[in-house]
This record gives sequence, structure tokens and C-alpha cells, in this order.
Amino acid sequence: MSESLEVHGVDLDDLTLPEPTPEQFRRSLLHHLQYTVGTDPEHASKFDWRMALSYTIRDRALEPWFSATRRTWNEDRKRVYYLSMEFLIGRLLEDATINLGLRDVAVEVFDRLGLDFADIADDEPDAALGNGGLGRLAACYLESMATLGCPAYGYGIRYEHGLFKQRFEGGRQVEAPEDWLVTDNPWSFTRPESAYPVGFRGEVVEQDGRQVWTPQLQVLAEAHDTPVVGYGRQWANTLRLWAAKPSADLFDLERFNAGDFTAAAEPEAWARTLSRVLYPNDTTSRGKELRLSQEYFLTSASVQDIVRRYLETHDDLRRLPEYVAIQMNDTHPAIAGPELIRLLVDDHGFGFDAAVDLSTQVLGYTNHTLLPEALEHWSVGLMRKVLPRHLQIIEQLDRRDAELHGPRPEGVGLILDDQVKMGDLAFVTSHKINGVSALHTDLVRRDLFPALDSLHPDRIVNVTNGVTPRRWIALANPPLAQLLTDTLGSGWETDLERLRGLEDHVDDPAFREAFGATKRQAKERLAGWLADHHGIEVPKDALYDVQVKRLHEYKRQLMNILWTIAHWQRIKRDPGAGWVPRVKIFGGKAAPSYDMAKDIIRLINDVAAVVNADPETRDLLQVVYPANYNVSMAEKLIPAADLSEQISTAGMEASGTGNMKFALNGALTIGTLDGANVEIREHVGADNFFLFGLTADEVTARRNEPDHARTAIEKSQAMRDVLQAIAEGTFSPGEPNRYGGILDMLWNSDWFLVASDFDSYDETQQAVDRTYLDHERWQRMAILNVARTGYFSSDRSVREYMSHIWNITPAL
Ligand code: GPW
Repeated sequence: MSESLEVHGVDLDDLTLPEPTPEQFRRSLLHHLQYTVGTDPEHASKFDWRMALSYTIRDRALEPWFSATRRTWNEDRKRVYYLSMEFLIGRLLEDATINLGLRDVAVEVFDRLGLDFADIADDEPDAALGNGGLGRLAACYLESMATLGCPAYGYGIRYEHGLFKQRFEGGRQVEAPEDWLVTDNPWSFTRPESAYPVGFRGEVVEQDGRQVWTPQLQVLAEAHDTPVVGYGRQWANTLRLWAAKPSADLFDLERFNAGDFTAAAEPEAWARTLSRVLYPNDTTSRGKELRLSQEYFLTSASVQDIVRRYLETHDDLRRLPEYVAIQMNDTHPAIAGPELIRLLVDDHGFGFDAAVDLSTQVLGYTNHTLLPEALEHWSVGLMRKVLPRHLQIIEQLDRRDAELHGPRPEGVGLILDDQVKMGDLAFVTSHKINGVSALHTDLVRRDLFPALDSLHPDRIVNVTNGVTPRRWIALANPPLAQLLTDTLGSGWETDLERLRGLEDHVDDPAFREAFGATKRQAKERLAGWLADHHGIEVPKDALYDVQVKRLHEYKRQLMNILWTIAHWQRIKRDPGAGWVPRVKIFGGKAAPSYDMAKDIIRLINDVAAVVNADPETRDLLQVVYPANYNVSMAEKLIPAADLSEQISTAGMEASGTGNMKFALNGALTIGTLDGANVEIREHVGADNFFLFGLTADEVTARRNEPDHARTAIEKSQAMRDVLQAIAEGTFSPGEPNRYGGILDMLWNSDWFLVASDFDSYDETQQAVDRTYLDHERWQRMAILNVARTGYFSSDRSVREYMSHIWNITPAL
């Protein structure tokens, strides 16, 4: 790749590090331990070793990082800019080690030092800069873009506090602030020279026929860069996170000198608030000024950086779309349209129409939800206060659209009931809008943007989500990865369709045995971890049934725990009936203000306490809910699962991505026809998927039936028994009314159709048990799930974005 390059009289090839021998790696590690960490090897703590290891690995990331950057400049390549309020990247050390091809050497060196690589890697805190699927998807896409050699930047916010830590007290969720930055972050490089002012509030006045915005407040956005290394160390991209700093003029020297120190510091405190904390709401938007300000902070800094980088080597902004593709991860950065238009019109002399056309060619918008409470809108009053110039531009866009397309039907337009609709804004300022699964994209067309879709019939496209096999197989499940390599050769990591080759081995008993052994190992590993870290003992040979995801009524953890109660009652009625031992595993956080979700968490924990203490059923049923589910916990749970719970009310889960990770790790899915479940089932075959429940259209129809919940409950003996046990206080001794809210909701409203789907779910769970008893059949189904889900690699998704949306060719 590299012809020799000279800068400042230095041959850049001299600086590249050769692939290390174990001895070189060891020297590098000990060097960093002493000279970077400042510790005598004799007294080094786990933390010290982890930091030394991180710097040793990081050194090796720089060569692909520099060479990729250099190539992109030299070849004047188009770049992708992925704007996202969330990047749920988790731990970086082991991921980087694997992608740089250094895991074996690192393990060996630590062995020789009498230390355990896995134990050191386990010391790293998760970077939890996201809530759930949307943030984790952004992380998988960054990794795939780096692996494919797609020149790209991820732009986000460097939250001081990521997603809160969860613990349980008396079964109830308690939140504590998360603090990933208290110890050094060895992966990030501060770039004080890349800082941009971001303005807020103030006034817009007309001068010589032009609008001039004078912000009242200015905050500096300071760049912190993390290299994102692709698998095979051929390429690396940048995750650029913005930290908010007060600009010098925010400090009120006059007030300070007058002795009013607190008031003088107030604007500074406000500035820092912008990158203080991640909003903990998953798929709900609450119209708060701070959130809008955070969204603008991210967007403005990023757009300024993009334009600055382009102008370093180009002078004609009209050619921006040839070199720049900006992807908006949901509407959170949807102010990018007005911001780019503002820069073009106010700073670069463009006419409004030309600025709009140009911006639209550059921007793309990914929609991740149809839930009404998640569709962002901002009141015109708040917009006028915080971003007065942007509001003008939005109003002008709205008028222009009305003029272009003639009289509009009721409800069409960017502003409705004094609210700016960010989805519509993102739509009209983007050349492509994509949904995240086939079903979801159909619903986006039909239910969310029917009018805009008929005006622009080619704008809405589908890109089904994907997940990176490097983290979700190679890192999370080494025994399975080894078996794949032994069976298929290496190369599946970057060409996941090769998993198809496993189909040839499904009739081979020795292969099935080896496959089963990988699952057993993962279960043993998980059982050990649950015992050590959560004090929970679980049988190693039971069926592991896992539902891990954010707590949300539409995801129906409630249906799962109600079924668990029904199952427990049945075992008690007939303990000798040959039951399959099950471990029901739950994981996930509720938004701190989401009371119903918190009630459901408490119910799960209450049920666990009663069921796990029951000597009659103890060997047949355990319920566990380890607190503080996060990316690194997912890496432990997913490989160990036999059964993956993907049981959302049909039409409500845009895609899901956990569903893909489980299938790739050989879990069978029990699921509804929702989101990407539909496509997973098509790929693995209907025989290898446990389907139940109403379809999306049936859901819509059922909701219109009066008293659907009561009717369904009255028809179901199992459900009535469960509700009665809850109402009697079986799980809340002395406080039978503790779950009155849940019971009332189930009988009287049940928007998420738990009652309507319960019997179908119950029957299917019983089919799961019967199938599990046929060991060979289960094993075949599990193998076929792995063999047929290569499609769900994020490499495939990213390739689709590159060709259908970004119009970019990879450099590799
Ligand atoms: F509301 N998703 C998420 F659409 O994790 F913005 N957070 C969010 O705020 C939103 C969506 C938003 C999830 C979807 O719920 C899930 O179905 C999907 O797989 C994931 O985004 C990635 O597309």
C-alpha cells in the first residue's frame, strides 16, 4: 500500500511498527508500564497493567490510522460522516486487540508474566455513551466502515457521564451516576486545536437584505478523537467526540470583580452542562431545552468541522456532495439541514434554493421508530428562543415546500400545532430516508410519511440492520469462533455468508457434538460469572432462556414474567411431569422516570425471590436478573443463550439487533413477526424459529375491539391464575396491592396486547420445551440458525448504505 513518504525530512515508513514477536510485545508492554504509566512492574496493579496494555495496543492502531487518513487526503476521497447522539461502544481494548491481530501474542505474553489477559481486559469500564439499540448500531457500523475501508468519521458527544448504573434495592431499580472518565481514557486524543464556537439564543436582524444572527451565548466544542481500527489492520477511522468548554467571554469578569463569584460562574456551568450527561430515555423524547441544545451542539460542531475539512482542499462548495455524505442517526441531529443551509446562505453567499438543494444531496436520514412518543418535535417558542435563525430557515423551507407542491392536505408540513416536526424536517432535507428492517420500512412509507412518500417516491429505502461479527462472535464467543475457523477456515470474520458452509456439517454427529460443546462452555462461563459477580447459583445444564434489552412495555418483558409465573404454577401442580429445567434470565434498564417499566422490574425481582426459594421447583426453574445490563454483560450472556426472547408487539420494534446476535450465537428465537425477526425467520427457515402472536395488521385491528384485554383474559385459564396470584400478594407478601397498577392496566387497557398474545406465547413456549427434549433436533436447529444468519453482518448493511445512500466506494 505505502510508497515511501517524506514529511519534515522523516521517512514515514521508519515510524511504522513491524508485527511484534512476543518478545517485542513484552518489551513494549513493560516500557509503557514504566515510562507511560509510571509504575514499577513489581508493584503494578491490574489497572496499571491494563493501561500499559492499552497503550501497547494503541501504538499499533496508529499506523493504519495515519495511513488511512493520508490515503483519504491524497486520493481526495469522499468521506462519510455519521452523526449520532449515541455511540454505545463498550470496551475497546479487546476489540482493538482482535482487529489488530494481536490477541494470541497478548495472551501468550501475559501467560508468561503469570497474568491473565482476560482478567486484565475485564478491568476496562464500558464506554456507555448510549441507551440501547440505536447507539450500539452506530458502534457496529463504525467498526464495519473501518473494516471495509470506507473513509468515515463518527461524530458524537463526549458525555462525562454515560448511561446511569443500575442496582436493585428490595427489587427496585436505583440509579447512580456513571463515571467512565474518572480514570484515564487511554483511547482518546484531545485536539485542542480543533475547537469550534457554537452559538445559542440571541437575535436575528436584517442587514442589507441579509439575516444576521448574533448569538447571546457561545460554547466551545473541543474534539476528542478515538481511532476505530478495522479487522485485519488495513484501515482505521475516527470517532470524534465533542466536549463542551466555556469560551473565554462566558466568564463575567465584571461580576467576578464585584464579588459575585457564583453568578459570574453561571454561564460557564451552563456551557459544561452540554456534554455533562447522556439523556437516559430510550425511544422517548421529552422536548427539554437542554436536549435540544445538546443536539445542536453536536450538529453545529460537526457540520463546521466537515465544511472546514472540505475547504482545506477544495474551493467550490457546490461540489460538496461529491466528497461528503452526512448520515443522521434518527432525527436527533436533524438540525443539520438548517445548520448547513445557514452556513451556506449566511457565511458563503448561497441563495436559499441552491443551499437547500446542496444540503439535500449531502444528507441522509435513518428512521428507527414509529412510536409516537419517540417522534421528536420542538415547540416553535422554544426553537425561537434557542435557535432563532434556524427557526426562520425552517419556516422558509416550509413555505417553499408549500409553493413547490401546491395545496397541501391537512397535517402536511413541517410545523403543526405550533410544533416543529423533526421527522418531516429530516425528510425534506435528505436525499434518502431509510428504515431499519423490511417491515419497518414498509410501515414508514405507509403510516409515517405517506404524503412525503408520494411526493418523493424514490426517497424511502430499506437497509436492514446488522451487527459486527468481530465483537459478537470473535470477541464474545471464542470457542464458537474457533470451531468456525476449524470447520470453514479463516475468512468468515469478514465474509459472514461463509457460515452457510456449516449446513454441510449438520448431519455429522461429531460436528454437532463439537457445536454443543461450545454452547456448554459458554453456559459454564456464564454460570461462573453469575456466581462470582452476582452471588447467583444456576444449574449449568438447564435451558437458558434470555431476554436482555431496555425495559419497555412494547418489548413485553411483562408477558415473559407472567408466563414464568404460569410455568411455575404448572410445575407445582405436577412436579414429576418431566419438565425441562429452565433458567429465565432478564437484563435491562428502565428510564428513571418510566414508572410502569420500573414496576415491571420490581415484579421480575419479586417473582425471582419467591420462585428461587421454592424447594419444590428449585431444580426446574430459576429466575435471574443481574443488575446493570450493558455491552460487556451482553458479551457474556448472548453466547450462553439457548432461547432468545424477541416478543415485542408486532409493528412496534423497528428492527432489533439483539435478535441477530443471539441467532448468530446459536440461540433459537421465540418471537413475533416484528422488525427484523421477520427476515431472521425467512433466513433460518420457519421450521427453525418459534413464531407466535398477532401480526402488525392484526394488532391494529385488535386494538379497535372494545374490551379486547378483558375478553382475552377471560378466555385464558393460565392468565387468570397468574393474575390472581399477583393480586393475592404471592410475590408481594403483606402488600397484595403492590402491582395494582399493572393489573389494572392489563384488565382495562393493555395497549401492548399482552393478554391477546398470551395463550399463543404459552403454547409456543411449550413447543420449545418439547423440542429441547429432542436434543438432536435442537442441535440441528441451532446450527442452522448460525449457518443462515450471515446476512445480518453489519458489513452487509454498511455496503448497502455505501451503494444506495452514500454513493461511495471503499478504499480497500
Ligand atoms: F426512538 N432505537 C433505540 F428511534 O435504541 F430514536 N433508541 C432510540 O431512541 C430509537 C430507536 C428512536 C432502536 C429501535 O428501538 C430498535 O428497534 C432498532 O433495532 C435500533 O434502534 C437500531 O435501529
